[in-house]
Amino acid sequence: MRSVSCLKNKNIAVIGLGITGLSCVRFLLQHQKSLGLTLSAMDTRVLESIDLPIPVTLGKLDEAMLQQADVLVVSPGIALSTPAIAKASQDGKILMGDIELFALFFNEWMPNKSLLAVTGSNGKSTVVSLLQEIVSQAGLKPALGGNIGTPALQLLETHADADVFILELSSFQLESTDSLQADVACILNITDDHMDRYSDFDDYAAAKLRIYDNAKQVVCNLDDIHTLPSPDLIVSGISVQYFSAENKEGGWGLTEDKSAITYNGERFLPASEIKLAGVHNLMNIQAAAAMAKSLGIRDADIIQAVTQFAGLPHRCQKVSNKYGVDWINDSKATNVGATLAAVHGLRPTILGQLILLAGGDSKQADLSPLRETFEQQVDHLFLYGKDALLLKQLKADAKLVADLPTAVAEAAKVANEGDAVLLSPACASLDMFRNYEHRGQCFIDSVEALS
Ligand code: UMA
Ligand code: ADP
Repeated sequence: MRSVSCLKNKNIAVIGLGITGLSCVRFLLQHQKSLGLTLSAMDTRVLESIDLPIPVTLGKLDEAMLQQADVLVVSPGIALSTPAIAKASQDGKILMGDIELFALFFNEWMPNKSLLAVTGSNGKSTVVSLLQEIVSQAGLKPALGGNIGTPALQLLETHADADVFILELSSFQLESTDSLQADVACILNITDDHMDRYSDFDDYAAAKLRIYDNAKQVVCNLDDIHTLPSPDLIVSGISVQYFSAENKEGGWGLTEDKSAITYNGERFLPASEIKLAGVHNLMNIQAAAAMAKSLGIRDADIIQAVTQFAGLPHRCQKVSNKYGVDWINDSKATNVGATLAAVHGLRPTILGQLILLAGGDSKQADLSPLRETFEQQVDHLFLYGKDALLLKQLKADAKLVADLPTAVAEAAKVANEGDAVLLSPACASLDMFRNYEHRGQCFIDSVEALS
């Protein structure tokens, strides 16, 4: 495993100047003198208002800078397989991301603080946000960052006094991380996502599984074989806790009728006291509870925080009851797994028809797992965006529309009191929107605009 000294007197090129790259530059600048660093940065985009006291190239990857560098700090939005970066790696240069930098300094500066790390295709933000609440409820100071938005390195400055660091990690961040030593590492689930960045599902899953390397304890999903640690890790004696949607004697489970969370076969918390809907959210709560318990947090604090937690915006959130119809914004459903969870989780709670709005950029995912659910659980399906035609192949009577506002207007025509209209796109938003928040807001505005 590396230590901070691996950076000493090195020439470091930061690749990408989004919020991650900028956090890396700022952090490295602070240690430039003490570590004797030579720094440069680049981004293939032509970004405005970049004003840094180091050489910067915009609009391309700078071959000369890459050649001079000993270490490349690569942003998550850039594939390590990008030819110039792959070549640098072959030439023996060290490749790392911001989470590796975080780990190097965290391991050295904060050996007595706790580190919780969460990944998964879906549910990460929900789980880390709930963990933040649980840690606070227990009277400890949390620091939350990573893929959820605040770059991890920033936490080392703004939250140096925190007791528990909570990181949401994407596969992009994990693939460039080697030295993370989480006190508890969790993979919530692994389903198809980002297939435009990985050669296949196994490649994507392998990136996620790196979160378990060097972890002290592991929390994984017994119902999802892809999340289980390798036999080698289990033989090494690592402590493993399981959660599941089934009725289990040991570990975290649910009662047969899914009306309560259980722990070691005993009722832990009834679903009726939980504000989040759907079995997938009960599993998210199990995962957060398992991680918190591993830190020694009391059940009473976990239960108090869980019962107060109302979830995050754009995740299966009821935003209106116009015409007696539930309008539900699940814009954060950017992949197939999230949409399946939303439809299956919400369907039992809907009295009338379920009207689904979906579409966007499917990121080359296998959409076929949606077929049966579209056929059996969805009464009307309105599709828009780049991959609307691909989705249409899964349900013959689905209707193609020009955009999301039109989908909302068409849904309003067929919806009756007691029905639900769910925006759960199964796709990324970037073909038509700035991000998923922009898409969710467009849905909310379109519903409000209905006469
Ligand atoms: N880009 C270029 N050229 C460059 C650098 C980046 O075209 O030289 C593009 C990337 O392809 C990408 C965009 O610019 O489309 C942003 O990339 P970035 O690496 O600069 O991203 P940041 O602004 O630093 O934000 C990143 C995460 N983004 C990605 O992984 C793409 C953010 O997660 C994260 O919140 C932030 O770091 C802080 O840790 C976003 C995300 O979409 C929300 N994550 C994916 C997901 O959740 O599915 C993984
Ligand atoms: P992430 O940070 O991994 O994207 P979020 O908590 O933001 O996860 O939720 C993203 C989407 O996934 C939302 O549409 C949400 O309803 C759905 N979701 C949340 N938890 C799960 C889960 N455990 N399994 C499947 N889908 C989930």
